[in-house]
Amino acid sequence: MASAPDDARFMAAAIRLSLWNLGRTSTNPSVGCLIVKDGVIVGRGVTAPGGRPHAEPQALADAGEHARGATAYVTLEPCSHHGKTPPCANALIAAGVARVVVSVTDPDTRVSGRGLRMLEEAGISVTTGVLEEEGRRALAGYLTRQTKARPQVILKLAVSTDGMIGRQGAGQVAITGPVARGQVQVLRSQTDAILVGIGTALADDPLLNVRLEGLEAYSPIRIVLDRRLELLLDSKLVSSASTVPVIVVGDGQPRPGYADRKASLQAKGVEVLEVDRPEALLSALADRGISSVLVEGGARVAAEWLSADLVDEIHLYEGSGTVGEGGIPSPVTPGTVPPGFRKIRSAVLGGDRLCVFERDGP
Ligand code: AOF
Ligand code: ZN
Repeated sequence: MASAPDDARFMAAAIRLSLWNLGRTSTNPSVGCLIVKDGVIVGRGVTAPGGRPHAEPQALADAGEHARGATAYVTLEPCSHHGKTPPCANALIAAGVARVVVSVTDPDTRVSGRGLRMLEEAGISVTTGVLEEEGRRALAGYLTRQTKARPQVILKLAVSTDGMIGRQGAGQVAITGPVARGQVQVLRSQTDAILVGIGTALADDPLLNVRLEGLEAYSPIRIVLDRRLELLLDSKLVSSASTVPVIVVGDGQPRPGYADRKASLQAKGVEVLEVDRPEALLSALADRGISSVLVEGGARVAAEWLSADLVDEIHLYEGSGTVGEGGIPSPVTPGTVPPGFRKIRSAVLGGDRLCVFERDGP
C-alpha cells in the first residue's frame, strides 16, 4: 500500500524513539515502534537494553486494546524468527493491527522479507521504505555489521580555528567547551567500542569512559592500537580494565620484551589481540557482535583509517580558540573534508560547532 500523508511524521518520531537505546542493545539493533490509532499515538516501544524484549511487543502492551485496527510504525522490519523471543510479526497479527509501516527491511538472514510476508499473508496492509535514509542512519551500526561483516566506523575530531587537534607534548588540550564535551560523552555511550592509537594513549593517558551522569553504565569497550605493546601498566586505561574492558592490539611480531609485556598486560586484565591490519581487527570485532567503533585519536590513526577508506562517518567538532605554536594538524578541517563525504547534520554546541559527514555510496 502507498504511504499515507502522516507516515513520514510518525516514522520520524519512531526513529527518534529508537535512538533512545542506541548503543545499549548490542548485538541487537535498537528499534523504535509506535502504535497510532486515529492519528493519536497510543503505544510506544523501543528495544530494551541488552536487546530484548524487542520494540513491538512493548509498544503493543503499552497500547493494550487500542492496538486493534491501529497502524504500527516500526523502524526495522518486524522479526519472523523464533529466536530468544517469539516473532514480532506474530505479536502484531495477534493484536489485530490493521496496517504496518516499516522504514528498513531486516538483512538478518532469518528475517529478510519473511516478516513482511507473514504480515501480508495475515491480511495486514504493509508499507515499506518510509524515511528509509533516516532509518538506515539510525540503524547504521547493525546494518553495517550484518551486510559488511565489520562495525560502522565513526571518526571524531575536535579542531581549533587554526586546524589543530592538540599541541606536541602538551597532553590533553581543551579544544571545545563543556557542551561539546558532553555531546562526545553521549556519542561514546551510543557506540560499542572506542579506539585510539598508542601515541594518544601515551601522550594523554585518557580514561575513554562515559562520565555523564546517568550514562556511566554505558561505557564502550576501549581499544588501543599498540603494535609493540607500549601501553604503560600504570596508565588509567590499564588500571580501570577490570571495570570497563580494554583490548590492546599488538602485531604479534617477535621483538625483545614483547612476550613479557603481553603477559604483564594480560595479568592486569587487559586482552591482547594480535592482528596485522585494521581490516582484520574490524572483522574480529564484528565477530564478537561489536556494531560500531568510535575512533577518537590521534591524527595518525585518523589519517591512516581515512586513506584505507574505513571511515563511515566523520564527527567534526569545531572549537572557537587557536592552538598556535607546536600545534598538531588535523587530517580533517572544515575546509578539508575528504572527497566522498557529504554533510548530513550540523549543530551549535555552546561556543562550538559540530558537523557530521557521511561517506557517500555503499
Ligand atoms: C524486531 N524488533 O526491536 C529488534 C529486532 O536474538 P533475538 O531473538 O533477539 O533476535 C535478534 C534479531 O532480531 C536481530 O538480528 C534482528 O534481526 C531482530 N531485531 N527485531 O522485530 C526489535 N531489535
Ligand atoms: Zn522481534
